[in-house]
Amino acid sequence: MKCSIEKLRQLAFANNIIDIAVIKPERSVELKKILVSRHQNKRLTDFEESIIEKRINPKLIMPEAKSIIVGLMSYHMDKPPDNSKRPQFYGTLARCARGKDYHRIVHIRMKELMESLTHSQSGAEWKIFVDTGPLVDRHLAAKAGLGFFGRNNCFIHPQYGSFIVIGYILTTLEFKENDYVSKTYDKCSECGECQQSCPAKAINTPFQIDNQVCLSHALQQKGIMDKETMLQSGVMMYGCDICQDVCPHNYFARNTPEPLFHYKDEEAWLNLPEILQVSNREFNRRYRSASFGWRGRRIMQRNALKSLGNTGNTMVTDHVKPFLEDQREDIRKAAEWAMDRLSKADE
Ligand code: B12
Ligand code: SF4
Ligand code: SF4
Repeated sequence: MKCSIEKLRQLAFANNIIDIAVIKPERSVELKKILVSRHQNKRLTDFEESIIEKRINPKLIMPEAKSIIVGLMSYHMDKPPDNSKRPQFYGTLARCARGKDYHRIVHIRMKELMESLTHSQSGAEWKIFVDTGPLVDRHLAAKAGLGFFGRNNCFIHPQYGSFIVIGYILTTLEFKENDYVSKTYDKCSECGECQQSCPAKAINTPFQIDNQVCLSHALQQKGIMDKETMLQSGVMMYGCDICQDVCPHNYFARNTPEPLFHYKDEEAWLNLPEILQVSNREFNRRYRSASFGWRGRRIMQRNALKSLGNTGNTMVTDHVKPFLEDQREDIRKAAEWAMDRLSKADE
C-alpha cells in the first residue's frame, strides 16, 4: 500500500513539524561540483563526511530506500532574551544552542511521526537523520521545495524564516507518484544585509560562506583560536546568529509551535567563570543534554577565556590567571590573549 502525502502532512503538523515533503532517493549529481570545489578550496570541515559519493548517494546509506521524507522544525521565538539583561561575566549562545538539544527534539518528533505513519504497515523501515548524517541537509530541503537559499548560506522557509533545523528520513515506504517533489533553487531577496553585518567577512561569495573564517566554525573547532577571531567573536560561546538576525526573511517569521524549543532566559547565556571551574564529569552532567555539550569542556573553556578577555572588565583577571600555566597550548594561548586584552582595558 502506498502512503499519502496528505496523511504525512497531517501527522507532521500534529508533531509540530512546520513543513514536510517527500523526494525520491536519487543521486544528487548537481551537488558534485560544489562539493569538489569545497575540497579543492580546503573548505571541508571536520563536521562533515569527506567522501563525496556518500554525500550525494542516499542508496549508500539505505539501498532499499524508496523515499526520503524531509521535514523542518522551527526554533524561532518572537522575543529572544534581552542581551542588555545578560548578567555580568556571562557569554552568549546562538539560538539553536539554547535549551534542549535540537538534534534530540527533531529526532523525537520524527520518530513519533513515523510510528504513527507506519502503524498499519508491517515491515516498513526507516532511518532518521538530523545534522549528523552524510547527506547535505539543506540540499535535500531545497530539492523537496520547502524553501530557498539565502546569500548567508542558510535555508529559508517562506513563512518561518531561517531559524529552522532540517531532518530527513530514509524509508522503504512508497508514496504516490505525484506526491514526490523535485524543485529547482529559488533565491533570497538579496538585500546584502547579511554580507555587510558578518563580523568575520565570511560571506564573500553570495550563497557560499567561507567556513574557515566563519565564527560559528571557529567556536566549534578544536585547537588554538587565532587572535582576530578571539576579538571578533566577543562573548560568543557557541554559534553565531548575526547573518540571520539581520535577515528580513526573519523579521516576520512565525514562532515555533514546538514547546520543547521554549527556553528560559538564563539558558541563553553561560556563566563564564563557572565553565572554567567545572570538572569534566560535572561538565558532562550539566551540559550533556545541550546541543553544544558534544564539543566538550576544553573547547568551551577556551571560548570562556577569550570571552572573559572581551568583557574588558579587570575584575575577571583572577579567573583567567590560573590558566596562564595550563599544559594545554590552546587554553594557555587564550588565557594569554585575554590577560593582554584586559591589561589594555585598564589603560
Ligand atoms: C559543516 C556544517 C557547518 C559548518 C560549515 C557551514 C557551511 N555553510 O559551510 C559551520 C560550523 C560553519 C556551520 C555553521 C552553522 N550551521 Co551548520 N552544518 C554543517 C553541516 C554538518 C554540513 C554542511 C555541509 O554539508 N556543507 C556543504 C555545502 C555544499 O552545503 P551547505 O553548506 O548546506 O550549502 C548549500 C547551499 O548553500 C547551496 N549552495 C551552495 N553553493 C551555492 C551556489 C548557489 C548559486 C546557490 C543558489 C546555492 C548554493 O547548496 C548547498 C547544498 O544545497 C550541516 C548538516 C548537514 N549534514 O548537511 C549543518 C547545517 C547546515 N547547519 C545548520 C545551522 C543551524 C548552522 C548555524 C546557523 C549554527 C549557528 N547558529 O552558528 C551556522 C550557520 C552559518 C551559515 N551562515 O551557514 C543547519 C542549517 C539550517 C538552515 N536553516 O539552513 C544544518 C542544515 C543542520 C540541520 N540539519 O539543521 N555549519
Ligand atoms: S540578509 Fe538579505 S541577502 Fe542575506 S539572506 Fe537575508 S535576504 Fe538574502
Ligand atoms: S554565522 Fe556569523 S561569522 Fe558565520 S557567516 Fe554568519 S555572521 Fe558571519
